[in-house]
Order: sequence, then C-alpha cells, then structure tokens
Amino acid sequence: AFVENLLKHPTFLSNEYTTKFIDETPELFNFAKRQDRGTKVLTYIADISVNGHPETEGRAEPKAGLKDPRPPKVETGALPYGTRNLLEQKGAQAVADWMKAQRQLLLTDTTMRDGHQSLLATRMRSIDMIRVAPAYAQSLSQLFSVECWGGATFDVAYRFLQECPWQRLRDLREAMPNVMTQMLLRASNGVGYTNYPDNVVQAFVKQAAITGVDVFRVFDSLNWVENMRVAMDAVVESGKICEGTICYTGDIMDPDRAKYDLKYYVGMAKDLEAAGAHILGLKDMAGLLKPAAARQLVKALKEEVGLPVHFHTHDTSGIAGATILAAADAGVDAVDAAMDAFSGGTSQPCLGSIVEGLRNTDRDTGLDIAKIREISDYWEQVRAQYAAFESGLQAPASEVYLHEMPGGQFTNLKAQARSLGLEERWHEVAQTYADVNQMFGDIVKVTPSSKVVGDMALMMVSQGLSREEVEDPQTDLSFPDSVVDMLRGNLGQPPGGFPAGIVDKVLKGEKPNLERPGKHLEPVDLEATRAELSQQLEGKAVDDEDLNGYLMYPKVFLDYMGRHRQYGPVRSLPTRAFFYGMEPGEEISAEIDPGKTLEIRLQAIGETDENGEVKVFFELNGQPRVIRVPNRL
Ligand code: BTN
Ligand code: 3PY
Ligand code: ZN
Repeated sequence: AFVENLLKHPTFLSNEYTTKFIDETPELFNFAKRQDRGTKVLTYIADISVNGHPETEGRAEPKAGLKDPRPPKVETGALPYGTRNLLEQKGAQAVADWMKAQRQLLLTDTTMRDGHQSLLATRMRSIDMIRVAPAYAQSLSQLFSVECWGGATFDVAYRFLQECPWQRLRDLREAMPNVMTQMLLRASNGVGYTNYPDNVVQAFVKQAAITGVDVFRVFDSLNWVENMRVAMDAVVESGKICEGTICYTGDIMDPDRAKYDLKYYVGMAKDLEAAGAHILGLKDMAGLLKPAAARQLVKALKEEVGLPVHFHTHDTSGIAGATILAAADAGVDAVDAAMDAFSGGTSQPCLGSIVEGLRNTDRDTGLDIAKIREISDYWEQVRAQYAAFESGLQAPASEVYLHEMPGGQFTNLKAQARSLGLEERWHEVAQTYADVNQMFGDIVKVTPSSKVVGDMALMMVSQGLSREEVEDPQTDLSFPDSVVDMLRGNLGQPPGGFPAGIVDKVLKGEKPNLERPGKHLEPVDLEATRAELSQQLEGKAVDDEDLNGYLMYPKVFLDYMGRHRQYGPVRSLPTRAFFYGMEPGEEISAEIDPGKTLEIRLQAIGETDENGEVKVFFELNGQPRVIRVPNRL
C-alpha cells in the first residue's frame, strides 16, 4: 500500500520525488511497516517488467535466452598465501620491500573497477563480482591486487544500481581474504567531483580501510602534491598501503610539450616519496605513454626514486600492450591489466596476453593461464548481460594522442555529445577538447579536471565558439559552472597556475584562491550530521558507512535510501531481472540474506485496468502473491 500511495502521488509521478518528499508526506507511511522485503522486491520486479528500466530503455538488449553467468567451481579448503596475508602479518612497508626484491612482474586485475568503468559506463553490479571472488582467492592468489572499488563506482552504485558500495566492498573482502583489494581515490576529491573538507576526507579513508581496502591509489586531478597530503597521511595512518600517484599527460619525447618532461615527473615522484608513499603509482589514464617513453620514464623513476613503481594505462590507442612490455623491460614492479573479456579499447590491456607474453622470460608472472581463461569465460558471460551499456567503439584510435581523454571519460563524453545532438560532430568535439586543454594552460585531464574540459568543449561545439572567441576579452560569455569552479581554484592549482587571461575572463575580475582548497573549508561536525541524517531517515540509526556515503553525495545517498525503502534489497536480483524484469513463466532466486533465499516465479501479467494499473501475479516461495503497479508507458 505504501508503494501504491507513493506511485499515485502527483509529486512522485512528476518525477521530482526525493526522500525529502517522502519525509514531508507522512500519510505515505500509514502502511509502510507492513511491507516485508519480499513484497518490496516483487514490487520492483513487477514495475520493471511492466514499465522497463529507465537506464536500458532504447538501448541494445542482451541476446534472448542468455543463461545466468556461471562462475568457475572452486575447491573449498585452505586458501593459498597471498599479498593480503603479507600485509596483515608484516605491514605496508614490508609489502613495498617485497615488491622491489622479487623479480616477477606483479599484476593488478582491474576488471571490477576500471575495466567496467571504461567499457560499460561503470554499470557492473556487485552480485556479478561477488560470485567470482572465491575463484580469485583460490586460483589467482598470486595477483598483486584486485582493483574493485573507488573511482566512479561509488557514485554509480547508489545512483544507478540501487546498491550500497560499502556492502560490495565488505562482501568482496570476505570472499577474497588472501588477496589485496585496491581502490582509486581522488585525494581531496574523495570519490566525488569537488574538494571535501579535510575531516571528511580523513573519515572516508578511515572507513574504507576498516570496511576492506588494502591499497589506496591516491591521485590529484591537477598533479598537485600539496592537495594530496591529507588523503595520503590518512592512508598511512590507517596502516594500509599508500600508492602516491603521478598522472601522466603529454609526451616526454616531444620537445614541444616541455611542460611535462622527464624532469617534471621525476620531481613529482620525489615529492610523493617524501610525502610518505609506500608505492609510486604511474597513472596513464588516457593511454598516452608510448613504449619508448615508458622505457625512459620507468628507468629514470627506478633509478632516482626508492619506491616500487606500479603502472596503469589504457588501451585506447591499441598500443598499450607494447608499452607494458617496455615498462616491464625497464624494471617496473607492477602493472594493471583487465581480464581478457574486459580488456582492450578504452579499458586496460589484456591480462592473459601479458601473462603469456612474459612466459619463460625473467619477468614471468607465474600466473596460471588456464585459471585466467576460466575466470575470463565467466566475465564474458557477465559482459553479455550489459549489452545496453556497451559504447560500440569499433577499433583502436590514435586520435587519443590528439584529445588526451581518459579512458573512463571517453565513452561518457561521447554519450553526452550524442544527447546534445553532436554525435556526427564527434571529431570536432575531440579537436575542441584539445583546444580547451591548451586554453587552460595544458593541464592534467582526469576526474574531475577532465569533466571541466569536457563541459567546456561541449559548450563551444554546441554554440559554435572558437578558442579565439572564448579568449577574446571584448566578448561576454557565461561559462559552465564547473569551469568557474576550477578557475576559482576549487580543484587546486596546476603546475605554473592557470593562464591569467582565461582566469580574468571567466571570473570577471574576481580573485581566485591560489591556496589549497581544503585550507578554507570548515570541518564538518560529523556527529551533528549523523543526528540530522538519522532524523531525515525517520530515526533510523546511521552507521559510519552510511554517514560517509551521505557526506560524499548527500542527495544521491538520500535518493538511494528512499528507493531502498520502496524496493528493498534489489542488489540480490540477477542482473537480467534487475534491468529487464521477468517474463511470465520465468523463475529466479534471490538470496537477500545469507541463507534466506526468495524463490520467485512470475506467473502472469494482467491487463491494465481503468485506474491505469496492472496486476502482476507471482509465486513467492510457493505462495501466490499479487502486486499492482501503475502502467506508465
Ligand atoms: C534507478 O534509479 O535507475 C534504479 C532504481 C530503480 C528506479 C525505479 S524503476 C521503476 C521506477 N521508475 C523510475 O523512474 N524509477 C523507479
Ligand atoms: C576516476 O577517477 O574515476 C578515474 O578512473 C580516473 O582515471
Ligand atoms: Zn584508468
């Protein structure tokens, strides 16, 4: 009845509902207590079966008759010793020392984070990860780490997947107790798009370490080490591994891009070492580092810095495998790769091929290729379920050396361009993105600075503005909010600062802040915020995970909680049912708690009645159930 009340309410129908609306409309709660989780999940399935899921509407569909992905069978019993055991027994510095002392090329599998972020718009659901995690623990325990958290996954879990990112982390940690988990942290931007107060960043890191992150890759979107210290210190304080990270842009071999030369990167690496990093991350988020440049850069970093080096790249150009091998030759300690079925293109290069490429060399990874194939076969079945989120990118593209877009942004920006009707003008968008970069003084482009460049480029192409027109002090223009925010100094400062001309033009005379943004942000009163949030949630107790989710994304978190109250634990649904609902005659099961499973059979979908409602007939654990949902089509 609660959901019926809600679904019929005009504010909900106008799609403006938020949890606040639910709070301000107490009559909805007259029946709320009677809703059990089974009913909530059935309501979700009924609604999606009748109306479709807003996220997959109009998109490619998975092949009919696809089976649920089947993870490889694993033996039960003692797990092999892995990096996590070393971390637990000897600590973060011991892991870094071990990395440098041993000769195998160490591998991080990015499938569960950057792999799907870069290929499927970050839409992979937790259930598809958790089901294969035991196979990693048993069969791929020699991996350096599994990147499975942070970056865009945090936001997308709440916003689009209707699930709790903390629970994902907790479940993965439990299923892979011997292999280190890894996350991507945007330093003072946390896992968001803006600078957070220092104590919010500290609380977030602390919670991530408690819930299950072992390796924190910390970067700043303008490569400003000053703006990374709060996050790095918090990681070191937690006892976990701090991977202080350089973002690579430009081309060290190109004399015309002298701003980002070898000396610049070695200098930054030394700063990160002095700032307390255990590992040096080299993050080539767009895949711009060419093989010969990798050889030089890795050699210099290994010679001049005492830290083990962990290299990350993207295969947008198609040449990243060669870069990995060159880096391996030059002595890089660890590299990132994605499982075969989630590799290539804007994602990482192919893990199985790297393993085979180094077989019987002195950098042999020691990983079992048969196990990699088994696990990749599983990922292939998983990927097939997400056809709606494929970008359709057909081939490698050397154009990446022109625009320098990060792999995680590329398909996103393309989709944004499509929605503005600029799909046919993509190459213009790419050129304009490069122009905007020069206009901002040639900056690192990675979340969130990459979003700023993208926003500006889309505005210019859609309004037909050239760089000269934008820079002309005589014309008056209104700039995207993100551009104003960045030039005010709210993301910090790039090397050499932003060019004065564009700052004046955008800020219209207002003085930018040149200091660390966090320096001017008041600490948040965490306990007062917890109390306030609890009140917003009808007195529900607010734990540290929920509090940290709310601090990162207040509105996204509250919307998630509002939907959770209606639809219950939909994270436990198979992916096909989550995005497409069920067909009459279909049966699924959903384990909503360990040992508590809903056996759901959809019997029939009725006709739409005079109130515009449809009855959907189910069997839930053998008992008949009828759910009414509005037909909104
Ligand atoms: C999402 O917000 O994308 C995932 C949660 C499901 C939202 C449900 S789908 C049926 C109903 N219609 C909407 O537009 N939102 C809810
Ligand atoms: C992110 O911040 O999400 C990234 O993947 C940056 O490369
Ligand atoms: Zn990446």
